[in-house]
Amino acid sequence: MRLNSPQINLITRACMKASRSLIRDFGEIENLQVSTKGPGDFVSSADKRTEKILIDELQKAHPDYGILTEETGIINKSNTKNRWIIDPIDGTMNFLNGIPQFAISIAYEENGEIKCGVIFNPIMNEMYCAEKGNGSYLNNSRIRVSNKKNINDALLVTGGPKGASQIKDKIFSEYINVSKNVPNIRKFGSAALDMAYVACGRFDGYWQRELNYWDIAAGIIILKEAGGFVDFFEQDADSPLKKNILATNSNIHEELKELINKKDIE
Ligand code: 2AM
Ligand code: CA
Repeated sequence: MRLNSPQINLITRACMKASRSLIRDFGEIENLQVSTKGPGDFVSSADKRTEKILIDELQKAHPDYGILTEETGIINKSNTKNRWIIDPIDGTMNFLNGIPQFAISIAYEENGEIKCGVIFNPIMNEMYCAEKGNGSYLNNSRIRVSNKKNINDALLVTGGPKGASQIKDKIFSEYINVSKNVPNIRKFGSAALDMAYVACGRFDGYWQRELNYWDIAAGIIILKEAGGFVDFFEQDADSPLKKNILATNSNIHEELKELINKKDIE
């Protein structure tokens, strides 16, 4: 790895440590699938266990830093200068079903600006890292977004709507608009990995509504540093942590934005 800020070293160490128990827990899922109780409770405790290891590791170095996490919420709220943003298992539904498409996602912010981020899929042993100004890496190799220019040839990824979504019809009609023009769209179930896959050129673009900031904070810097473009749409001023994201290789950005915004569905 060519990135070596103290924060990125700390995050990658914390990820490696947490991944040991996460891999063990993932191995247990198969047995639990067939038990009458099912893996539901086990997964939420795996989530909490992973989060605790990550928080302990990061706090050992910086007890005063702010933390925003999916399970615990906000720690050290008054520190707005230095903050970790943690999603211990992004792709929980995949994890729950024994599908190895999930990741730990951690970003580091200074004065509200994301300085570095790591997304780690421990089963595939794929670690995506980026530092502001120093590029993005997958394990030890520099990554870049795809060079595709024609959206009709693109491979896109999206997600949602969530079960509780109040705007399912809107999300479906956006999907119809896009899919009438772009034949290949996937739904992989981990926002963090969807962003990482655009960053390394596997996908050409990604969009999704109703995400939480911790789903995508690390993905934002990994994609930007890989030459991609990230944009948010219809931001609700009352819910700054809720995001509708559009993230692409930058070449197809405007075309994808137009398709999503198109109102007239025949
Ligand atoms: P999670 O796995 O940490 O819940 C799936 O489309 C993506 O949306 C995942 O990154 C998932 O994160 C995120 N997401 C957030 N809240 C969700 C919810 N209530 N239901 C499904 N996915 C959710
Ligand atoms: Ca998540």
